[in-house]
Amino acid sequence: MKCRKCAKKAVIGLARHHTAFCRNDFIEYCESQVRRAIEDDKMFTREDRILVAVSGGKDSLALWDLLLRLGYQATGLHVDLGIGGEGGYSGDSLEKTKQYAARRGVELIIHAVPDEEGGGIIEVARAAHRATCSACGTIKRYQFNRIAAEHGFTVVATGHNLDDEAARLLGNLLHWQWDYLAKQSPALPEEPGWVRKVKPFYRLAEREAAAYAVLAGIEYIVEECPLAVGSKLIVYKEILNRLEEESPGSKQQFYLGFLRHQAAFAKVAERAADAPGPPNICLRCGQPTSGEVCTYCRLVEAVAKSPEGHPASP
Ligand code: Q46
Ligand code: ZN
Repeated sequence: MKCRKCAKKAVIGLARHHTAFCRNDFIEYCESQVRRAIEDDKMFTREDRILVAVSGGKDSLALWDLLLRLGYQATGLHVDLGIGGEGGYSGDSLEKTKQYAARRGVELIIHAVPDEEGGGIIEVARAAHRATCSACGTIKRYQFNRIAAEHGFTVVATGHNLDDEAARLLGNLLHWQWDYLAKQSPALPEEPGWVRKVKPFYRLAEREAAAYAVLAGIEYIVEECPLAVGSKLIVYKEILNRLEEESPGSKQQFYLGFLRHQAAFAKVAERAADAPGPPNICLRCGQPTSGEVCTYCRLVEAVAKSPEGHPASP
């Protein structure tokens, strides 16, 4: 297999593009896909201060690396979930993230759930009687936005790739989640109280992001979060991978096709719902919310009131 651009030995074949690339041309391909996403969706400019949510896995570290390579001002934010004790999943994730930041000499902000929310994510969710991934989602969304706003970042970037977005779309369609379909976008604009959120990897498949990380010499945590086992999104990804094997390009066609027609979903959802007013300000913390007290504050209050008390208390 030869590189389509320079005819040197190819290191990766991309069936969906009927092509193959050597290391350097593959990295250039990844850069061009990310550049195109940033420009087409007007995600940010070189003046923006970008906060990249970095888990220590391949996608987020690869995204941070690519943004730096393309000359953007990108600071990392790692949320330490406190899973697995010392040397466990969260410890390793934090270590890989810190190593990358130190090697590149770039700024990294760390939010430790065990210190700030009073216990590891499993204990916090148990005390609040919430599913772990749902509590995790609430905390991450809240902290990404709060930390970005407080530190003067103009945009939050996450490493969601084409496989993630296509799987999410399949789930939203299977359950006809009109609200989610209306809002599923690689670039959510800034709104009162909410910093802009973008996904510059939405044109790159998961295996392309992984290949980029390996070829760029990034050390990442290979293990997935242990709580992802049994997740529906993994099932949807497997189904889409099967389709992709049979018909390369299906995933891209599915998700990019949806983005071209998304206005229709947004219109139906808008007709069905009352026009949303401006958000309220949470009475406890001052962050935006649709009710009086935001989901995050309700979560930490439920933890404090739980019979076990604060999960970190002796
Ligand atoms: S939600 Fe659930 Fe993920 Fe949080 S607890 Fe792990 S699997 S990390 S995106
Ligand atoms: Zn609040």
